[in-house]
Amino acid sequence: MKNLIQTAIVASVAGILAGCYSDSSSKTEKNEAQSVSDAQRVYVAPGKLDDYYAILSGGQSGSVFVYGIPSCRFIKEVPIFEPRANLGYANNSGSDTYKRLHDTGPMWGDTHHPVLSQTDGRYDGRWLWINDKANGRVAKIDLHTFETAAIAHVPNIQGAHGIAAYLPSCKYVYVNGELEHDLEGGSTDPSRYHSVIAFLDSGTLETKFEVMLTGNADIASSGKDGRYVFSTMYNSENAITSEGMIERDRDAVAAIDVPLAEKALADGKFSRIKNIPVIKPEDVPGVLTLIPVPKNPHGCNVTPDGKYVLASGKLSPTVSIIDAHTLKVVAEPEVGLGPLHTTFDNRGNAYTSLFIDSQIVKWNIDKAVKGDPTYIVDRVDVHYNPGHTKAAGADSSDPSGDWLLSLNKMSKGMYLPVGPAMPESQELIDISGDKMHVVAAFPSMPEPHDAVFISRTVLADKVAQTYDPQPAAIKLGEEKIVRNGTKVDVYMTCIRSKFVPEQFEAHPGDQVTVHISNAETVRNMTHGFALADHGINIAVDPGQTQVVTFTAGAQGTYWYYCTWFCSALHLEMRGRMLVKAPNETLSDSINPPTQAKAPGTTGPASYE
Ligand code: RUQ
Ligand code: CUA
Ligand code: CA
Repeated sequence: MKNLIQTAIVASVAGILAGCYSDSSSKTEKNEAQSVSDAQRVYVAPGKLDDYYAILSGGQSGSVFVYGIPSCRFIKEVPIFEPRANLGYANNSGSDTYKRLHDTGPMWGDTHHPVLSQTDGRYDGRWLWINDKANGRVAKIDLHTFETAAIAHVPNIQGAHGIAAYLPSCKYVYVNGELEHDLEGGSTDPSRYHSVIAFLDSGTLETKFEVMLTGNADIASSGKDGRYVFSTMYNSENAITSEGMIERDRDAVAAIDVPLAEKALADGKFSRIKNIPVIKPEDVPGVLTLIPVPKNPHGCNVTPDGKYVLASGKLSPTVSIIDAHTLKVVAEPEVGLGPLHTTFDNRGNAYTSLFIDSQIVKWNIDKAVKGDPTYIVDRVDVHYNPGHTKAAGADSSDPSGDWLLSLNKMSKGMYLPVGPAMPESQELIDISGDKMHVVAAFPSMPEPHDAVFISRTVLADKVAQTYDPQPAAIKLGEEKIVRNGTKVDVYMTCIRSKFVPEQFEAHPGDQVTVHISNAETVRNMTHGFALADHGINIAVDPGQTQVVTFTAGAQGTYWYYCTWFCSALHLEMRGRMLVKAPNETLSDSINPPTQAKAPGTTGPASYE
């Protein structure tokens, strides 16, 4: 009885509440309906593919992350400036990837700005270039394999920050020196400080020439017609303290006339610093134009049609619109507080991240240029403090106008608390309509800094099934062991589910080099080669050959085994390195007369 009364009271209270708040319940229903439709927009069923590959710079992770858009699913991390044991990348001091990283600088780097190659103003799915801000390096990723294909150190640069491809040809990638120093003499006298913008051959990554600046160069974007490339400069003061760097009300956008720089090179109008031709603007009038803009500008973005370059004010609530041909500022619309980066759709709109306002603001470029006060189209809140923002295709001449990513610096209460430090956060925004709409958020490791995204259809036929066999590939049946004093080279193959040879021999302290080719001919059949107690693990993808050198340990048996779960016989895919006493003679036979089983035993019990 008591229960019944209680139930009746609860029911009537609920009824009163429902009556009182009928407005809010319809609002709740509306919100729920919206959530359902948002969820549908980003839902990609298991086994179905996303429309876009989003490539996010890993920042301090030293890598890039590949996410599927719109599902926001994490697909892959491509290590670049960092060792990565599970991918066999640069984690063994005797591997080729380790040597390449080690020979160009430290084993860690800071990736900021991923740049896709283009042909005729469209992403062509061939290359991705990215900078290492910390150590003056640039890397090239081959999108055929999603692997780092080259890394180069750029001389004379510190804080290699902004990077862009020179358009439309992509003949060069150029990278900006953000941190001033004395390039010539290593003096610590600030009056000798300069920085450079370095132009690299986009294929070989060789530094072809540099242009010297007083002050710094920060973010980069290329004009579309082969004439000017642009960089923001926030320290035109050439100051050495943060107060000094915000003294002036205006800093600059630097425009470099590339054909004129090439002519100066041909005419010998340069000095050599660390063997790189460096053009000093005072020797080549017109090679560098400084366009004054307010204040400590940050993002630098050329519009898809190549007409304008936009520089965000950062410390000014404005974006400066500069004619990319006459280099004149044509408008300076106010957009909100802390504007950083701008991206584009295919309908003439710009989308600017507002760090302080925690918003993305959508505004119409033509209206702003014409002084039409209705240029602001929409604003949307993001969570929280966006740095970069990027829409699909926005760095090409052919943006898609459907999706935009906001790369947020803070996630605050967005995810389960995991300690005082929280993950980085991205939000996916539907920009296909007049109003922007945040449809999904996803966390990631620190720190996606910038992103580019490319349609699946562009990469569909380009991503390799297997590696093209390298000249050094070992063919099945041609495995061998070659000994030369204390050096032994093992030429090994692997295929489901066996290494050949399944054993090789060494003396303690011998220098062993294993060359291992994966003979699989289908995608996804990666094998690994891990060697017990030697700190060795490499991943060998289908068709690939990897090389690793190490010192054989103390006398004994050391098994090597496959680290990628490749078949039902994955665990059985293993072999032995036999380290024998120094006075014992070693066998170099590929098929030594070994028994399949140890003699005189059938293991703990016989079931035969
Ligand atoms: S900078 S948050 Cu390295 Cu890309 Cu602007
Ligand atoms: Cu090969 Cu597991
Ligand atoms: Ca300044």
